Amino acid sequence: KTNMRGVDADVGNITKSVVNHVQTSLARQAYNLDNLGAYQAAALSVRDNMLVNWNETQLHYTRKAPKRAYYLSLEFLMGRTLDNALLNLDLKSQYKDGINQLGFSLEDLLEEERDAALGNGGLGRLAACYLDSSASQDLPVWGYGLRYKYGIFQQLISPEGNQLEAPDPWLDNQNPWELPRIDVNYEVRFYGQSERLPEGHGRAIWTGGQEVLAVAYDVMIPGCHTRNTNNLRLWESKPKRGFDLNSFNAGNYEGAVESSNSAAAITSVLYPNDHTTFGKELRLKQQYFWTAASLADIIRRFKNLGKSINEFPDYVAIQLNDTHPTLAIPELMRILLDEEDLDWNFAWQIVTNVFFFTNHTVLPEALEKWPVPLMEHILPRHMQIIYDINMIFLQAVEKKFPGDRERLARMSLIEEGFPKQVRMANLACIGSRRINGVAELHSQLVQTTILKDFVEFFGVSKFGNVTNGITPRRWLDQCNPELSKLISSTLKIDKSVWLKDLYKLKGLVKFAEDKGFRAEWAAIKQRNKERLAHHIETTLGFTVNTNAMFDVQIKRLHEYKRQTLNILGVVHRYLELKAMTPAQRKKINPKVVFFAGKAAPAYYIAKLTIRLIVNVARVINADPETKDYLSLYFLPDYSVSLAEVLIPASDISQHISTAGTEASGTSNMKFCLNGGLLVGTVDGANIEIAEEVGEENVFFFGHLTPAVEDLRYQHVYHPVPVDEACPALANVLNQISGGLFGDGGVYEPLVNTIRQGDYYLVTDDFDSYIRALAMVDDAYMDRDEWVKKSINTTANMGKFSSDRAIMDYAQEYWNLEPIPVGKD
Ligand code: 26W
Repeated sequence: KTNMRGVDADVGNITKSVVNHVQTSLARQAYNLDNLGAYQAAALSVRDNMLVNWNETQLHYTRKAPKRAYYLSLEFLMGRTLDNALLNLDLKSQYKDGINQLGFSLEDLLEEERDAALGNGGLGRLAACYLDSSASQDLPVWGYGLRYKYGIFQQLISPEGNQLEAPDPWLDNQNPWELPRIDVNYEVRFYGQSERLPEGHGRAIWTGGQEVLAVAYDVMIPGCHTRNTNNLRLWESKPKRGFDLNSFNAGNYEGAVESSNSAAAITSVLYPNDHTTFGKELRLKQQYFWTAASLADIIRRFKNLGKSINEFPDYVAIQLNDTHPTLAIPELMRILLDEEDLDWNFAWQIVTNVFFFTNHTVLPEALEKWPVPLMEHILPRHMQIIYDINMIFLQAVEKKFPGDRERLARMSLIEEGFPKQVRMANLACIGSRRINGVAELHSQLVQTTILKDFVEFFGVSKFGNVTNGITPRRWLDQCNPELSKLISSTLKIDKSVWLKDLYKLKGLVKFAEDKGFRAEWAAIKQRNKERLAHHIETTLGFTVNTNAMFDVQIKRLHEYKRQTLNILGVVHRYLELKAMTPAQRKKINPKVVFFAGKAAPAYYIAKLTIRLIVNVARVINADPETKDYLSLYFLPDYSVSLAEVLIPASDISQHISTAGTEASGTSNMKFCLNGGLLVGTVDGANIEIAEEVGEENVFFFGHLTPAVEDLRYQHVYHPVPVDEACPALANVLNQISGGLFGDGGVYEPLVNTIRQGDYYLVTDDFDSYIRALAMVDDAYMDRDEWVKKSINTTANMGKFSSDRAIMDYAQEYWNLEPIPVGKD
């Protein structure tokens, strides 16, 4: 029995293969096996199935020799694999039965898997969704990243409410999903000397320094309802064999071991910062190590085609996920000049036709800059090339805008100062064929703020927008199986069809008027809330009130995302409840507020925000007068798997960044796809969600982007005390300072960010935020209308499938065709 994915779907054969893995791969006995062992054996058996398709896909791509695209991302936030693989292979029910016959439950086994958490947040999860969509649409796309030994830290919360960080040794239990490729390895050089050759053409010879080995690990990416199975190649750093034989010979054993440690250190840990740069040497080494190994691999694959190097852009597109892989630009120049012996203009022509650059944020502190002395030390040849690119580029700018010194200073790849710094966004911009932002508003902001000069120089057609998307496989079918089933049976369309053509959801609109359908829809939401409550009960021991509205904000902790606004709103609500009589309270819409998210370990204000949330929760959850109407939970250690439980359970979710700061947001899409409504600012993809689902179905508040600059100016130059500007907020802040949630002094630095300067405009948006939440309450009271909104929201989310986004990249950027396996 071979199913449409070309895999064996016979339950008997499935149990056989699982037992076989227990006995051989795990060297254990089936009669005394724990859940972890059973998970591992099941995973290995699923892996065997995927491998067949993976091999066939790679062979097919090699034979057809199409243009390929490579997605270079320093982060891939994959989460768990088993459930997703079973669904994509259409084997879930067979494995459920087979696992049952062996005396285990598939649901339990799924819980044994550790998340692959090789990312911080939105950018890393986007990369994972894009891999799923590429495979599902038969596009020849590979991902390239790093195989960090430690993913994003595990977050613990101390009794006082402080975030503590523990390492995440995710590979400790073995990883059945990766295939080590010790035969695929490249040497990567650091430090040393670069000498320009006298005969010129910009060539040089780079020697000496340290050489490190990059070893490939492949992760299979199965498409949905297709045999195409793509590849994610992750690099591990290792000392070069026999690397420091001299030290051993000299009896310096420890010195030799130390140098081997430093090679391994490169891929040891994912940097846990998002939106701030620190200029750390090891991070720059990670970036070069990864881009150099990936390019070497891409070029080797291209050369196997036997084509001449000037055809490189016809066969290769490389997408730069933010500026992190920008060194690929000078690295390709180095290879073309120093190794391929091309002349400068020819090489630059190739480079600028291969790369594409996506920007993910306009926050100034997130724009990568590397100190020139550091770059010169680690990558002397690349620094020369960057200077050469800069000189030629600035000559062209001078020609177009004669005498405009300030423009030259702004556009230069080198920022003056002590030390001078290399501006990676400028380099990525001039070295790429096209540049895009990740939502309409964001792409406009990119073009009118950080890259304005470049739009004036290159013309606007080099700049575009690709609004982000999410994979409906993981973010609906997998995380919300009951809703998925209801959709299929209502539309009378097999899920394999609508999951790959999400606009089909539009067919649900007419069922919003169907009472029976609404009841089923609401019952599923209720069961998802109970599933979340059960999860919290078993992991944290809290009993959650599932009769209340569930209000969720889950994302990295950051001032611009304004978790502060949310928690201050909670305190405001608490104070109002306290002031009411019991009879008045009875009329209030009961609400449970959930937060989850990690703060960068060095981000003091973000950590203090967590501390405040935890202590507000401690107080209000223990208040017998109010606790039936308002409770609050901070769920530790937010992850992809936790999101899969939280999102389907949400009635309302918060996306409340200061206008113009959140490039897109992608969890907003996940909530709405699962029938949760959205309260948010007019920012990022919220705007496009409202366009699709109708403004009557979202709760907008707050100032708009064009007002932000002036409001900030007012805070600095004409400050108005909070007591005058927003008395309701002032009252909340005073209660916190006054010690209602424990020692008020602790929170002064946080409260003062609002009292002084208020860069993220909490004061300006507070009243309008509270009004929006009141409208949410009113709307929720009319449950029938609410469920209609919920249905209409899901029904109109088709645009936000990452399939649409990836097709946009394939057509408007990479010029890529689908290459389906087994269809010719
Ligand atoms: C160098 C430090 C650093 C690390 C990561 C700076 C910036 C980043 C990322 C670009 C931050 C990030 O994840 N940005 C988010 O990207 C998502 C996917 O496009 C968007 O949906 C989010 O709005 C954006 O904040």
